[in-house]
Parts: sequence; C-alpha cells; structure tokens
Amino acid sequence: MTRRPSILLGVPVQEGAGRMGCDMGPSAFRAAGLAPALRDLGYIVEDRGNLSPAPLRDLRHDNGAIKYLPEVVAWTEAIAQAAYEAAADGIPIFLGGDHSLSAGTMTGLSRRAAEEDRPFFVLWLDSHPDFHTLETTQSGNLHGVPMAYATGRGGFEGYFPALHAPVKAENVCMMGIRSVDPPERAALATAGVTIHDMRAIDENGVVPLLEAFLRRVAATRGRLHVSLDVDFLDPGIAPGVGTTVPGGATFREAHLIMEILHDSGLVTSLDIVELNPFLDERGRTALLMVDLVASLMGRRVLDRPTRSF
Ligand code: HAR
Ligand code: MN
Ligand code: MN
Ligand code: MN
Repeated sequence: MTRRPSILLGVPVQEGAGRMGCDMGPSAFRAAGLAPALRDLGYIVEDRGNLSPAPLRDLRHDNGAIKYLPEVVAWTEAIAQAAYEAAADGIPIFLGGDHSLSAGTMTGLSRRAAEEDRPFFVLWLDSHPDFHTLETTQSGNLHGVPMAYATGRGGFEGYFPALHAPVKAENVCMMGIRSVDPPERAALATAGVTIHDMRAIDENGVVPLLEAFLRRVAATRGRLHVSLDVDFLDPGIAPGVGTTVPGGATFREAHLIMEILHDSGLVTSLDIVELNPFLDERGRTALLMVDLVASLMGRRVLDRPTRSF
C-alpha cells in the first residue's frame, strides 16, 4: 500500500502553559519511538527537526494577566508557515509543545485547505475547550486561547497573525471536555461548535458521537485535523501533563477513537500536545501517546473490513 509520508515537526513551545517543561515534549516523543512505530506501519517518515519561533515583537495588551504574548505570537507565525508547507507534502504530525501551538497549526492548515478549495474540519480531543480570548483569560496562559483565535473570535487582531481562512465553528467537534471557565461556557453556548463532554461520552460511548462527525467530513472531501491534548486522557493513565483533570478518557476509549479515525481514512494532520516530560513517570505518558498515534496511523490487532462513512 502506498501511503502519504509522515512528516514529523517538533514544536518546543512551552510559554503558553502555566509551568515549564513542554519544551522537552518533542524529544520525549522521539525517545518513545514515534518514528520507528510509523516505519513499522509502512510509512516513509520525514523528521523535519524542531521549529524555532519568528523574531519577537514588542506587544502589550490591556489584560495584564497575559503571559508571554510576544513569544507565543512569534511561535504562531512560524508554526503557521511550517504547517501550511508541510500539509502539501504529506501527513504532518506536530510534536508539542503546549497547546498554544494549535493556533499556528490550525491557521496554516486551514489556509492550505482553502487554497485546495476543501472545507477544513477539526477534531479537538481535550479536557478543555481552549476558547478564551485575550480579554477573557484570567490565568493568562495562552494555551487556553487557540480555538477562539482560529475560529475568528475578536480581539486577536494586531497580535496574532491575520487568518487567511478562519476555521468554521460548525466544522469543529470537541470530545472529552470537562473543564470549562465561565466566559468560555458563555461563548460556546452560541458559537456553533459541537461539544461532547465527558457526560456525553459516558451516556453514549464514543462511537456514535465520532461517527456522526466523520460522516460530515466524508460528505465534503474535507481536510480533517486532529488535535490531541494529553489531558484528554484520564490522569491515571497519562500523568505527564501540567493540567490533569480527573474523569478523562480511558485507555480503550482513546484507542477506539484512534482506530475508527484510521478506518475512516479522513485524517490529514495531527497535533500531539501538552506532554510535560518533567512530570511524567518513566516515560509512560509519552509511550502511551506514541501508541495512540500508531493506532491512528493504522496499527491494529487483527485485519477487519474497513468501515465507510
Ligand atoms: N481554561 C483554563 C485557563 O485558561 C485552563 C486552560 C488549560 N489549557 C490546557 N490545554 N491545558 O487544554 O487557564
Ligand atoms: Mn514543501
Ligand atoms: Mn488544550
Ligand atoms: Mn487541556
């Protein structure tokens, strides 16, 4: 079987998270065997190494809580360009780095999709919606804003790069949500994003929720970007993250999502974010994330008929 090459891009941004250490994430994913796991599945793997941020600009904002705005903006500029380019060459896998990196990946990938005249969809696997604006964030940690920015909510102009093609809120599906701040909750009530919180997963299971979204993607030949935050997973299986939230996805729920995504054949790019190796236990979170990527990219126990959407 010929497959599009897997393109690994390390993004050692950590300034968006509340504590340091995510800059070690790309190294930990490499040490956990990501490239060999993909080669075992038959992929050509091109590791483009680690990105660097664009030059810093002097940026100030009235919300004095915001931390590292120039740094995160500089990263976003560089990531958006790299994502735009890599999307033309294969299936990019962005190795974070904290979740602020998705401000860049979604910007570059949605631009690529628009130029191809294809719709752009995002599956957001996270305990958090990351739907704060620069005005509403109280923690000031900019890993809490990428989805608001990418969907074109106001207030990012003049700070973050202008969006060539804002992500349509109706094309975003979030799963695993269980920690939402009041301003995010108010904004999400009318934004048009599909949100499956942990209660919805408990009540329905992941399969019907995911299949309904994938049918929409399949109907449009769209690009599908998956953004996987470590804290989507239950802290009992994934302790290596700075923002653990109890009651997360189980080992099997997470793998089943990845397996169905592979069967769909629809995924065109992936972020793996928020791994903090300083907080991990002998690499177990990094190893689990690599296994999940392998499932997404086609590792399976037995041959079985592919499902169509
Ligand atoms: N909503 C909270 C805040 O803005 C927590 C955001 C945490 N985000 C991540 N990525 N860890 O999902 O501070
Ligand atoms: Mn190229
Ligand atoms: Mn997140
Ligand atoms: Mn999160």
